[in-house]
Amino acid sequence: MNRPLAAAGPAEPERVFVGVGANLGEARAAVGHARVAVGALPGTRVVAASSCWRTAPVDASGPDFFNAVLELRTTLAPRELLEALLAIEREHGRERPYRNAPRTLDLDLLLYGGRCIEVPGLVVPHPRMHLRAFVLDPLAEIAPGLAHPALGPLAAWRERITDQPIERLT
Ligand code: PH2
Ligand code: MG
Ligand code: MG
Repeated sequence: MNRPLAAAGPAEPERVFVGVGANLGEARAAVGHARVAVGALPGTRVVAASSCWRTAPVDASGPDFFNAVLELRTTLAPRELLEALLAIEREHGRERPYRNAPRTLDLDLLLYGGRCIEVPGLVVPHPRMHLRAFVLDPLAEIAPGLAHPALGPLAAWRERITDQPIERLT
């Protein structure tokens, strides 16, 4: 049977990266809870987690964020994984009153293997990941030397960012 590519779950677990962010409520704790919740998804293991980073809001207002990146192995298809991440956000009380509003938890599908996916509601790689230090620094911690499937080595993109305050927490 032919299925659309974005719907197809992999036979072997895929290497996937998920961005975690929060800047409302118990934001730092939410980043830790997200790791546990993502690791409990069916067919999914968290194989690496970055440090927690404190970051200034980018294209957003409100308090500083806590950000991290998780590396997974999963047999969930991209769409299934996206739906599962949105469900975890909702369990954490996520509301979306306006674009980039402060949030209790944001889980972004950054990279799914080497795939480029563009279907309604799902764009992978995340379209702004290469422009954001709050993604690139935690990602470099757990996957140094990683390349974006379309845009090349992410370290080169990081060098161009000079105006996004970010601090690694211990
Ligand atoms: N997420 C955004 C917009 N701006 N800024 C920081 N520092 N961290 C985020 O996670 C973040 C942001 C949209 O999701
Ligand atoms: Mg986001
Ligand atoms: Mg999001």
